[in-house]
Amino acid sequence: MKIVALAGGVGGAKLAHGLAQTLPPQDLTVIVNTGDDFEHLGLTICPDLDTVCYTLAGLANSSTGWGRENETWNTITNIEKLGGPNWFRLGDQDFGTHIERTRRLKEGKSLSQITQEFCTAWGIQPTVLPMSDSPVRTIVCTDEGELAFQEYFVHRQCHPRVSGFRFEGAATAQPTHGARTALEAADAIIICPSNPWVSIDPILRVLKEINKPVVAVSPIIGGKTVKGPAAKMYAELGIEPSALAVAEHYQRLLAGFILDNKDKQLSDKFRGKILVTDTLMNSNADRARLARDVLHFIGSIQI
Ligand code: FO1
Repeated sequence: MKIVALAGGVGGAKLAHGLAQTLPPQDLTVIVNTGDDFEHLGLTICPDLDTVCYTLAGLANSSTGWGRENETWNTITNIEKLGGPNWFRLGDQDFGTHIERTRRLKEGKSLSQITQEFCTAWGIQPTVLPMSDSPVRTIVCTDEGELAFQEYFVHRQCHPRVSGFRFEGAATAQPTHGARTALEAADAIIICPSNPWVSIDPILRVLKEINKPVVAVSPIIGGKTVKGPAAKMYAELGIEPSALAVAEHYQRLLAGFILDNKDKQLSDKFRGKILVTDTLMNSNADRARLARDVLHFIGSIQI
């Protein structure tokens, strides 16, 4: 079964890793959000792409989920001592990724080509692709004005109250060639448990049309997000945060929806096909088990 997974940062990376442990590498393509990419310290930083790649390569920091394991912080500490910006914590090894990516972009290579080269260097077998090779930038509309995504997320710690989102460049950005080919070949699309507003919506906006069956895994369990501000965003937008709200968010696309056992009392409120299972991924084994459950569900609803 050929699968395309749509992923943002940490939650998406974990399920992508589970799928990578379960499917033959040629049957898995992960299309990653680049809406929270930004230029910082003269470098092009692609946090979600790096989170997915580091996770698939077994290099990710296991406590934060982003950045590298066994990291050192000499460069950012030196920048800080010189009075430079220190709010976005880049480790020494991670800096190497951004420096080399920026150098190759300046040579004229595309982000998807560079990502493929990095995947080869890191021994990642499934295909990982940015959603587009053109820049798309997520802008968070808040009670304190419009903020670039990382300014809102990291610098302002998600404190400003959200009123909406814009995805600059998304209307004209084309999906990467690899993304289009993978979508054509796919039997099903899995929306990973990433933030619907700022991780998955930018990808959907760029892909524009999806003609394949889609299943989504809720990133909200018991009204809360495992990580990140999705539940806070739902509440500030006047929607009660719940797995049901996530299913409604994706309603026009969905062939099936996966929610956590903790939310099984919501089961009869769903209109479409659902799977209720353990969706928390605390270990590699959890990731693989959830991936198997999702694939089995896709098989069982005959899409
Ligand atoms: N998230 C933080 O909350 N604080 C940071 O200082 C930070 C640094 C960072 C460096 C590299 C990287 O790839 C990710 C990093 N993140 C950090 C995570 C990132 O901002 C978010 O996880 C995503 O953009 C949302 O998916």
